Amino acid sequence: PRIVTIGAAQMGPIARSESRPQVVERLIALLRQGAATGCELVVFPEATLTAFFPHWWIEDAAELDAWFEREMPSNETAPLFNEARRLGVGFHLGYCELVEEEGRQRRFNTAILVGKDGQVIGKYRKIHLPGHAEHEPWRPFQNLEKRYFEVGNLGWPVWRAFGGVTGMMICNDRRWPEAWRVLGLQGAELVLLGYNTPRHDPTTPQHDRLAEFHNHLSMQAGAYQNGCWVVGVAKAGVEEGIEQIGGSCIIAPTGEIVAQAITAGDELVMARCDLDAANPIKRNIFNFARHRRPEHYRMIVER
Ligand code: CDT
Repeated sequence: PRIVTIGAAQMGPIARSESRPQVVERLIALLRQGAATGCELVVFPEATLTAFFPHWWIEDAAELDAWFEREMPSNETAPLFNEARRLGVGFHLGYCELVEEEGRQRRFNTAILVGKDGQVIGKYRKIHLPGHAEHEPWRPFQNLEKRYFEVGNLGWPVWRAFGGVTGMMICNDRRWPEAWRVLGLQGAELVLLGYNTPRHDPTTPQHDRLAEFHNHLSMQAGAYQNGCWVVGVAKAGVEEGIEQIGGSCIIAPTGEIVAQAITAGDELVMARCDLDAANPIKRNIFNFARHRRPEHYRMIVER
């Protein structure tokens, strides 16, 4: 077996007024819990460091930029990196990234993987941005990811890390089989992802009762159909009046949930994940080399 012990560090709501240092303190508390229970890797949610501001229409440019990180680590996030290094625990962190690239300011919904030495191993920028780009006042809250972020420009890389082949996606990506398959085709054995998922979808309120089901359905299918472990981590609970689902979990390559959060707050759940448990699936039912028929899949990339 190739065992890696992983913690899914669910976060409860973050108030609009909560500062980065206050949030980092909560992250460090979860990281320490993880270290104390033998975790080598702790996974934090999407946009971990602040309230999920795409829920609000923000016109002022400076006000918008204040929700983004210009460097990682920064003075405010360095204590998390330092503690990870001291404890010898790696982590996955989602944050909103503001960079100067191609001679202009660009904003991405980003996640990084950090090794036990506190060094960044890899970065992913969210590709499937949900929501809308204009103010839609009929909604009880906005979902302005299409306005505040650009589509990620790094593809879906994988890294040899934590004893296996590791990839990342972010929130809405998990609902798209293409995202899973691109990672699966590269042999991903471990997929890390964070999410901010409101219970209420103003476009399809009849599905509100299915929010948790669709969350787990997407991740369990991705795990099974690609033979990989999945660590899915929520920012949960009622944040500035908006209820977000929890259900953070660790899923085996069989699609079975092996650990699941039961609260809507800061909560660490962990599992001993045998990366070799992916082998029977990768070698048999989903042996891509033997069984895939890409000549019949062209439509997927052509429209
Ligand atoms: N953060 C994020 O991507 N949330 C979306 C909300 C979808 S609204 C229909 C999600 O897919 O969970």
